[in-house]
Amino acid sequence: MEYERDFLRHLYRRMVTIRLFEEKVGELFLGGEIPGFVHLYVGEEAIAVGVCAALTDKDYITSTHRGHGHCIAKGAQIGPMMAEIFGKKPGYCKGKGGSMHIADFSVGMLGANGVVGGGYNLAVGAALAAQMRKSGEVAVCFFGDGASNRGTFHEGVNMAAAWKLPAIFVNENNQWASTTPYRTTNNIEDIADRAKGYGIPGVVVDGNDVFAVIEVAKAAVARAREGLGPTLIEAKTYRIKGHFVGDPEKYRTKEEVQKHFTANDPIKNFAQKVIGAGWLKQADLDAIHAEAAREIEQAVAAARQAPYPDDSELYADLYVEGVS
Ligand SMILES: Cc1ncc(C[n+]2csc(CCOP(=O)(O)OP(=O)(O)O)c2C)c(N)n1
Repeated sequence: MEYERDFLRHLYRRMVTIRLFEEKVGELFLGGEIPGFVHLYVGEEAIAVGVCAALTDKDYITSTHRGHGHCIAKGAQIGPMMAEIFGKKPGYCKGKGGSMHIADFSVGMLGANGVVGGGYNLAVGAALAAQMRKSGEVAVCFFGDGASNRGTFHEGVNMAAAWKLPAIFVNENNQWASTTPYRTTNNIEDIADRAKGYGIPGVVVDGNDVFAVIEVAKAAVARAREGLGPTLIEAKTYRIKGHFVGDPEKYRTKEEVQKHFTANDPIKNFAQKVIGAGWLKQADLDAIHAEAAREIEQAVAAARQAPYPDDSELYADLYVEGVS
């Protein structure tokens, strides 16, 4: 067998935890328990989990507005994540950041980001720091197809390429930027082709196949650690849920979404492969699923009971000009 059983269990656990976490967050949001906005990562689990499986705890990632999956894949804890999404005090940002600002520096998760295209230069900064310290870490920037058209893409990728920084740019091409389909805003089929313009490798991978993602991520990590510079990975996938929870999705049909999900559900694909190959049994997967569901229920129960931050903490931990 190519992969250890424990490693396969780990992959499944992380992917299923993301799926169940997102489904639960969607349900709670519609039930009015969660403030703000939430963007779900359902159907894209294999990208975050596959890439993070090629990293260590010391490596860095930067994330997006659709960041819960990246957090879980990098090893952040469900309890403080859920509390943060509820806006409660035990949350990662003491309840003051919400869904789009979750970070856990202890596992190298440098933060979700409400600014589309805001992650490139954070990752490049982390990669530059690693290069200067000669400490061997790599920094991964996850970004969407919409974000690939921000000017910050050029700034970040060009600098990382020119300085041979240990950065990896992982495009999650889910075909949609809010209501806008990819084909209407791009004159090329593959975002990965842009790598040529920076003199770095550009790779297209099936973002619904965790094994394929792991392999391209491992190659990019090895190249970055050897001092050879960045790689641009384009993981093709599809956004299964609306742009945000509550999106009426008038710009596409339910049939189109269902067609993609039926053919490309990364978790179903994984289960078929590992069971078909005799690597894991259905009972193994069921047990992992049940454990993940229990952990999420506990996180929800704890978040419901937790206090909101006190009014006196409004300005604590924030930089506000004129307020000390
Ligand atoms: C600088 C900036 N411009 C616009 C927005 C509004 N906005 C939020 S998400 C989004 C679409 C992002 O699409 P994509 O990068 O493909 O990521 P996806 O939502 O598909 O994961 C936009 C335009 C924003 N948050 N920040």
